[in-house]
Amino acid sequence: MINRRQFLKLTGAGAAGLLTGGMTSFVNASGPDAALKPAKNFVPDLDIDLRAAPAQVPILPGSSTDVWRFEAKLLKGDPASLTRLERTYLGPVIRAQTGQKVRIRFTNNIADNTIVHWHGLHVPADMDGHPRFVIPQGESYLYEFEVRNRAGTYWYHPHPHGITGPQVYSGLAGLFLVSDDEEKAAGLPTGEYDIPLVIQDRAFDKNNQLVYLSGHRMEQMTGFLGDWILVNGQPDFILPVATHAYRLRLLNGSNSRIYKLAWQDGSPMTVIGTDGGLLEKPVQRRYVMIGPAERLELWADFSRQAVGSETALVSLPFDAGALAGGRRGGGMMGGMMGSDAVLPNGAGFSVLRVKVKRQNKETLALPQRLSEFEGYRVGDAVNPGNPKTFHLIMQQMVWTLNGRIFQMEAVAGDEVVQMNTMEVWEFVNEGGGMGMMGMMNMPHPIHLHGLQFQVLERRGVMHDGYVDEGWKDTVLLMPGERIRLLVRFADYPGLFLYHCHNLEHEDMGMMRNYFVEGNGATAKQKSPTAREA
Ligand SMILES: [Cu+2]
Repeated sequence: MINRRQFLKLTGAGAAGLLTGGMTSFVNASGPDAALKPAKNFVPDLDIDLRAAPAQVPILPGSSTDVWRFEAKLLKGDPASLTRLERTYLGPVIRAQTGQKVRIRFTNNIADNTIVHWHGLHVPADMDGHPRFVIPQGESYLYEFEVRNRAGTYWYHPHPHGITGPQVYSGLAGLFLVSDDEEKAAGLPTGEYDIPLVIQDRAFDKNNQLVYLSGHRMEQMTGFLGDWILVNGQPDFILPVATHAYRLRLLNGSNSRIYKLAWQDGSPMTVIGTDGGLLEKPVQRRYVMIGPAERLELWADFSRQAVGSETALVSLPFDAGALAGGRRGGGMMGGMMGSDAVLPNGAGFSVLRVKVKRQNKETLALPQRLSEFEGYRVGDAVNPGNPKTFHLIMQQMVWTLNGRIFQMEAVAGDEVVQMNTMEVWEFVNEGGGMGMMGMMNMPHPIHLHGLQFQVLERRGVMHDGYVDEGWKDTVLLMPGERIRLLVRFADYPGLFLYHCHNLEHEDMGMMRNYFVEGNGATAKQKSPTAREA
C-alpha cells in the first residue's frame, strides 16, 4: 500500500519528529531521494517546476513589497497551461484539462517548512499536501496525479500546520483552472472574456511592507483583517471591459475576511459556477456571500453599457457577529470581535471598478443550461437520518471541532469512514457557547479536502446570498447556522483534512483528519497515534 513517494522527505528532515509526533509505520524504508524520482509508468501531459521563493513586487506607490511567491517553469505541455501574472505576488495560473496527467516538482526556497495543497482537487492522499508532508528549505516534493475534477476554478496554497496563515498572507497562492469538453460546449466567454479575480485583504506599514498579526491572541481568535482590498494582488483594481459578456472567476483568497458581493448599481448577480465548477443552470442573487477559499463564477454582461460608463463590484455591510434570529453577540468578547480592526469583517467597501472601454458588436447570450448535474441522493448515504455532527466551538480560547484540535496523524472513531460510501455530515455553528466567553460569535468557512460535496440542507439562514447549488469544497457558516452535507468518499484511501478555512483558526488547530478506509488501508494500521481526542 505504501507509495514510495510518501513521507520520504520527512525521513531526511531533522525536525520531522517534532513536526509529526510519533510517526512510525508511516515512514517507509526508501531512501530520501526517492521523493524526487518520477514514477516510470507516469507519462505527464503537463510537467511543471514550481518554487516558493522570496520576491519583491510593487504593490503600493513607492517601495516594492517583500513577499513570498510561487514561480513556475513549464517543462512539458501546452504553453497556455502556465500563465504568469504581471505585477503580483500571486503564483502563475495553471490550466489543465480533465483527464490530463500532471507532474509538479515543488521546491521550497523559503525559510520555513512548507507543502502545497491543491484546493478542491480530487487527488490521492499523498498528493494532497497534508502538513505531515512538509519539506524544509531547499528540498523538493514530487506531485504526480491525474486531474479527475470537472471544469472549474480551483487553487493552490501552502498547508503546513500552524503557519499556513502567514504563508498565504505573504503571497503564496495561485489558481488552478480545469477545463473539460462539457465546459467548452457550454457557450461561455473564453480568452480575454474569461477573467480570474482573486480578492484578498492586506495591511502595510509606512515602508509598504506587509503587516500580519501582532501576536495578540484576540487577533488570532478573530482572524487577520487588512484595510487594503487587493484584486489579483493590486490595490484600487480597475477592470477594463468591452461591451461583451464576461465570465468572472472569483476566489476569496483572504485569510479571514468575508465578502457580501453585489453590483453597485443594484443589478442582480448572475452566478454560473461555484467551488466544484459550473452549476446546472445560472442562478440569480441580489448579492452573494463568499467566505475564505470559496469560489464563485459570475456571468457579467456589459453589452448594454455605454463606452465610458463605469460600475463597481462592492462588498455590502453585514453583521458578522449576529446570530440567526437577530440575537446579537454582545458580552465581553462578542462586542470586541474584530471591532478594533481598521476595516472590520462586515464593513462595506468597493472591491473593484469596471470601466467600459470599447465597443464590441458581438456578444454572447447567457446559456440556460450550463452542465449536467447529477446530484447525490440522501437515501444512498449510510446514515441518512443520523448525521455525523461537528460542533464549531471555542474552548479555552481555542477554536475547535467537537472540542478537538489538530493532531498530525490522529483520527477519532467518528473520523474514520469507508471508501466508496456516502455520509451525511452536519456542521453546527451555534455561536455563543458556555461561560464567560459565551458570546463569541464568529463565522467559520469549513473546507473538506480531497472531494467535492453537496449541500443537503442549511438552517438558521440569515443571508439569502448563499449559492449552495452545485458542487462545493468549502462552505460558510455564519453564527447560528447549521448545515448538512452529502459527502462521498469515492476511491482514494488514506488521511485527509477537514478544517476551518479562516486561516488563523486553522493555524490554532481548528483542523482535524478524517481517514478513508479501503484498499487494505485501515485507520488502525495507518495511524498508530490515533486516539479518541
Ligand atoms: Cu473558524
